[in-house]
Amino acid sequence: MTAYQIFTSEQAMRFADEHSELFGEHSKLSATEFGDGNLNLVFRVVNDKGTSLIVKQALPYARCVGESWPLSTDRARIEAEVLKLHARFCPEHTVEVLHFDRALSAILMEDLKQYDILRTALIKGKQFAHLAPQLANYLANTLFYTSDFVLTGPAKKAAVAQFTNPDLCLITEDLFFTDPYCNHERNTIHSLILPSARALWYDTDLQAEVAMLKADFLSKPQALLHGDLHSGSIFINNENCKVIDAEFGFYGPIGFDVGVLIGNLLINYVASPGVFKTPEEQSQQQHYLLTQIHTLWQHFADTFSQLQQTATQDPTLQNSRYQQRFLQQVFTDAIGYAGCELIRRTVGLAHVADLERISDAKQRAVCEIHALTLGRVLILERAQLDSITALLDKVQRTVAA
Ligand code: SR1
Ligand code: MG
Repeated sequence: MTAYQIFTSEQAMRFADEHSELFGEHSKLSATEFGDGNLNLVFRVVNDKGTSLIVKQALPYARCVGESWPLSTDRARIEAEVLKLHARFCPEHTVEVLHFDRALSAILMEDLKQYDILRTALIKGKQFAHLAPQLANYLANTLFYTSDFVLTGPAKKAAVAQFTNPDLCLITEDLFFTDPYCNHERNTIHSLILPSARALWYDTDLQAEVAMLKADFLSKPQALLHGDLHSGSIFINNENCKVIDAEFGFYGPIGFDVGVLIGNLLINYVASPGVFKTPEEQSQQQHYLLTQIHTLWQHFADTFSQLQQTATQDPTLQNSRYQQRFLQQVFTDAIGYAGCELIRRTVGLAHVADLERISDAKQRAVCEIHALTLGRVLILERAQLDSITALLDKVQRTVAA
């Protein structure tokens, strides 16, 4: 067993070569570190025929901050195990893990170089009809098959223990639910929206609802979540999408994964006036996003409900009234978490390119204020928004106001 050491390109190359047959003998390999994420090292290893694989290694600290923010490298084990389990239930939309080395905290996986990152594609205005149905499939299958509907009590408890992820959950607990609602030094707030950001620090009605959502995040282990399903964790091309980056995985509320994804589509929605030049392009993009959110929820709810009716193992949970109520609560939770994602990506530590790339500061401020207003409305009114049409109607009316 090799002791942990931070990979050089040379070591990443050797790791890939040792653990895959793909390159064949006598291959001339090269490796480049190209990760621009917040936490890890990511290498692309290529042979002289252009065949490539990805090596991802967890650093013992958060890359975006440095050694002053130590982080357990066990997140690489969690990521590899979540991806493998999700691939069992939805192989078509989960990146393939080829090898995992526990001591080195390194994962060898397929290279999705024929794909674009969804966030980049959205910013370029690329539209794909298969986005929502495919991701709905991924969500419904991975979440249903890791839940109490299928697992026995003892198996579920063992799974909760296997995927206990204290360090990365703490990041979400802080960055998602706490920092945006106080004057925290980790926050980044553009000066033009300071009054709107400051209003969040004194908004006790909002803070009470965020506390409810956080309490559920801490104590509702419904299914094995991806845990960070933003549009940078999804790759897409003309035929398919694939989910990557499951290091935040843990047992939590199903609405969290669904809501973070919806939240990211809504971030692109509020950013559209700053991203696209003409009003036609803007409204086309916004129409596309609303249609995708509609299909995402509808397809997710239909698939999950079908699975509840046909594949639930626990006799008590086969009750159809319970199953419908369960799904309605997932919807309510998802709206709340979507609202939190809108807010934390606007004023918290981890901003996103949809808003950051808007070069005109005044235009960016208008979009950012829309993100905060919409986030607040979704959190506060989530219980009244009882259908997907009600939600989309609320989005349009809030952002147009
Ligand atoms: C310090 S990590 C900041 C953010 O990046 C990750 O992708 C998560 O979204 C996290 O909140
Ligand atoms: Mg990530």
